[in-house]
Amino acid sequence: MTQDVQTASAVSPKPHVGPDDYPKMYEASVSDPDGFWGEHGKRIDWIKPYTKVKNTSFTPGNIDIRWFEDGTLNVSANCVDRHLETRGDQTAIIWEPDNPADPALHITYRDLHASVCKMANVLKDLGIEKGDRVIIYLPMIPEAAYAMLACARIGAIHSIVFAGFSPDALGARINGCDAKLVITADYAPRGGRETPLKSNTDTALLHCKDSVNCLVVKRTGGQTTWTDRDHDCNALMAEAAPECPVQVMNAEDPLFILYTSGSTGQPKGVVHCTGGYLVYASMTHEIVFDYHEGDIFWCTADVGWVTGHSYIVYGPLANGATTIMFEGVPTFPDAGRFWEVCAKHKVNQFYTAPTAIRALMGAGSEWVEKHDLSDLRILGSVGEPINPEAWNWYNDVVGKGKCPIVDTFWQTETGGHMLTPLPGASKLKPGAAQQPFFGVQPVVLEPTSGDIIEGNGVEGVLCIRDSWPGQMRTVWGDHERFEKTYFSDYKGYYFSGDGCRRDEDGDYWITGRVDDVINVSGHRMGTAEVESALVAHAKVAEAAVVGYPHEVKGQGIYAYVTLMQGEEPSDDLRKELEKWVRTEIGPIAKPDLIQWAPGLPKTRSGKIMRRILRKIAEDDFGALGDTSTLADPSVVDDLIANRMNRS
Ligand code: 6R9
Repeated sequence: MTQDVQTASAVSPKPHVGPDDYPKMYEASVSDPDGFWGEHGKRIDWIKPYTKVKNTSFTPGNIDIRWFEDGTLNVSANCVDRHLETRGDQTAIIWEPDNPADPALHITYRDLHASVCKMANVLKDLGIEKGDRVIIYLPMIPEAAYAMLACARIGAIHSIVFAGFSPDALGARINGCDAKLVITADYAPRGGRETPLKSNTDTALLHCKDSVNCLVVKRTGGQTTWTDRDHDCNALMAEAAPECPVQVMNAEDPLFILYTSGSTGQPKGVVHCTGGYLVYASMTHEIVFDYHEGDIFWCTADVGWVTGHSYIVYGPLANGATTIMFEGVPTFPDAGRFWEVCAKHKVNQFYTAPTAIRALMGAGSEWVEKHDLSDLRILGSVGEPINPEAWNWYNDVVGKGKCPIVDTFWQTETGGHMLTPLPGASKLKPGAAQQPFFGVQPVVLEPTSGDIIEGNGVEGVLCIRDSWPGQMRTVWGDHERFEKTYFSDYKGYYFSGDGCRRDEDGDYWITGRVDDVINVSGHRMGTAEVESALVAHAKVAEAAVVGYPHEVKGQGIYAYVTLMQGEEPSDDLRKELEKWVRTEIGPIAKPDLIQWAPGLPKTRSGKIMRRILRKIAEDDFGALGDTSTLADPSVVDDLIANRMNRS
């Protein structure tokens, strides 16, 4: 499985980094970060240039990360205004609607400028000022990008909530960052169905301060109820001036907050700042995707996830690219949709998740072969480890063996790519994220002792030795939690939460999360979050949630549920619990399998033995290891006898 499949340099027309350049540039980036980033920081426009580059500390008790700290800039000016002179009439965003029968929109940089300014003026009229928080709960429509860039323009901090999240999850995020405004739409069409975003927002706002305003974009024109706090975005934008000055922002002023699941029940507000984030997003976008002037770039993610932030909006627009925003799903109206869109818009770089690749592989190669994919040059993968079977299908059937595949490992917390092959510089290995991007110093640690494991052919937990510009700066409102989550298990390092292997050649392979986070279709879900949703149901006494291998989703959600005394298990109750979790968190959190558990395996001190539950869920209970510390070993026999996943 570690054979070299292709040499990327053979196919890349003019890579930014050649095979001989990588080691030299990498060495320079880690031996002299000030010199390296001082130079590369200039790739974006600064209002006041920085004189300081790196000022970072991973020292326990003093976790402090600053890049370019005395520079000032504006992200919206970088993503929009600075392109007006050179490429005002070039398409900035191609919007591809859910229904292929509806026309795509081509929005030029000049149009984008006018719309962003109008939206910014609307926000200002609603009293939004520098530093205020704005929640964006929108479908994948151009207004989502306008809203992000409008916030950036006036210095407001946006926090996008994925449109698949429930009213409860939305409400928690509005309150979590004390937002002044929610931007939403009437409905979100997706895969031929419609999510009632406005009515979800109304429900969420029942539990928020009365002063929170709501700005509503018309997407379908479907019926909604209207209250005093609601404002009609389309009408206000039509009246607004198409010019709005940019706010001068310090490099370390927050740009956005994005909530992500962790190993505790409460999602964390990951904070990214203005300068370092933009430098890192734009540089990784250009180099990793071998982006060149005139290319059409498509990242299929949703802007509700970090991938959409960095590689639909901020990275590509900072680089003056044409970026595609796709409202739909891979399988609607049929399994050829991705390839139809690639052919229609002559896509050069295509970036998606292994779960989509596996689903489309399952639908059959004929869906791909119907479409002309001759413009594709680079394929990307993100979100979870890609299994070699899916990698090979992606390579052979989609890329026709000529497109390098960049398997990019990174996280909400890292802002941009951390480990990835580079087109033109790397020999690819199916399933390996391979090598660090510039400035990233991966280390493999022994999980229990925390000792560094040197050499090749080793496995352990993945940590990063020093800071890089795209790194998150804090957890919103809780710097202590930032330190505790990422810097306390392994002191002096950033802990990724992932396991990894460094092979004989020194290439990195991500082996998956080592904490209580599962990766469902490339989305992170904390098991504790699903557990607390389940136990909030009146009939549930206790619940334990683990991941298990799932053919399409990568990992599925397996829930062990103990009912309250007197409650009887039934199929109806199982459905009720599935629906319950959907409404508590969102459809992505719905358990795939629910097993009724009369008891859970616990240690004498009352700790649930998750190791055992994972093994049973994996249908691999032959080697359960030591169960002698269990308070009641007989519960294990019952769980095995009634296991739900039998392969
Ligand atoms: C960008 C993104 C982060 C977690 C991460 C890891 C997994 C992401 C991966 C990958 C193996 C890759 N992950 N990319 N695992 N190979 N190429 O996905 O951010 O939603 O925060 O998830 O996803 O487990 O820790 P996020």
